[in-house]
Amino acid sequence: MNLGKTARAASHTAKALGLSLGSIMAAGVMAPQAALAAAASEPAAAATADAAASAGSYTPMAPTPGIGMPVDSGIGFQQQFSKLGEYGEWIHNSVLLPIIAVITVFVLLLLVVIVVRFNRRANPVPSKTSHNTLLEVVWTLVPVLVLIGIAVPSIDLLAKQYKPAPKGALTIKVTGNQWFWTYGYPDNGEFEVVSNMLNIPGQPTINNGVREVGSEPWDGPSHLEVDNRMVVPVGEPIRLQITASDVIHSFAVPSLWFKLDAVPGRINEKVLFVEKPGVYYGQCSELCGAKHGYMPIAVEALPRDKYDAWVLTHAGGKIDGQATAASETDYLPGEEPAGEASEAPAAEATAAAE
Ligand SMILES: [Cu+2]
Repeated sequence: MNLGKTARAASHTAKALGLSLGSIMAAGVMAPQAALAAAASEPAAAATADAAASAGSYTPMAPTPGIGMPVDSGIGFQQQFSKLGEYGEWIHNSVLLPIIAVITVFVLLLLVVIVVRFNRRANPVPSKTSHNTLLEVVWTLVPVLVLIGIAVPSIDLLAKQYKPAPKGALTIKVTGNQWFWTYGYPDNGEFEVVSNMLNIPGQPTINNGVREVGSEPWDGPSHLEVDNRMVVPVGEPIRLQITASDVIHSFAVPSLWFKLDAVPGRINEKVLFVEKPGVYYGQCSELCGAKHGYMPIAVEALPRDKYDAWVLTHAGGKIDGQATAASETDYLPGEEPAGEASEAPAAEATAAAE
């Protein structure tokens, strides 16, 4: 068989399918010749290529125990995997907790001093003191300064949390349903992923037709693992558009510092940013009915090439104009979105022309 000819034919077929032959092979789906043969065998080429792409290019990632999920006896935040999360955790651990601790200890000491020194036995004749101007100024001013000190980083964090996604950011649509989540990928061929909680062995079935947790090696904790995870690319801002189909739900993933209500008839938008590949779990966080506790969220963050391979495992999934995917540098908290910044040169050019 003329391999060169076959390769060209296969390449044409693959292009017609909207697939890059290189990407199929690079993803380690199969041996090059097998790939060529699969892609070249008309007319079932489409089905075969799809099956081939789904066969080996994507395997769900196994979560790291204790990462992206609650831990036994945990009392603090889950470890954070976004810049905003790290900032929020810093405000909590290094600003709020010390201030609260100092105030609490100070008030406790005052109470103890008062109980010991100013009781009736120690003061048979009560003092008639009623005013102390200096003291009153101090106990008014100091709390004001403390509150300002807390307000500055708090409002800063609040503002950064609602900074819009840069132009070109990948958009994922999240829909809350009673009682599961659906994830739409409009930038990748508009396929939709339906995500149900896995059933728990030995307990009443929650979702008919869904497998039991622990039946695959990559399964995470019960009540948190799902049949189809929300897969996202790592290291780039993602525009999450969140809505609901029936009642109010809330999309919340603690380790990614993300919580936003899913309201029927309305789209709420916020940037999701994941710094490190991994599996991060969350739960619906708005009481939404009988099975509210059984609609977990599992976010699997993958490097771009693996994300693309995952996209291609879906019917109609495609890698489109994301070559210029928004990069991390486009979304540093505190800076303007890249979209706005990119308009500046044009404005200068206009000014120069005048
Ligand atoms: Cu819900």
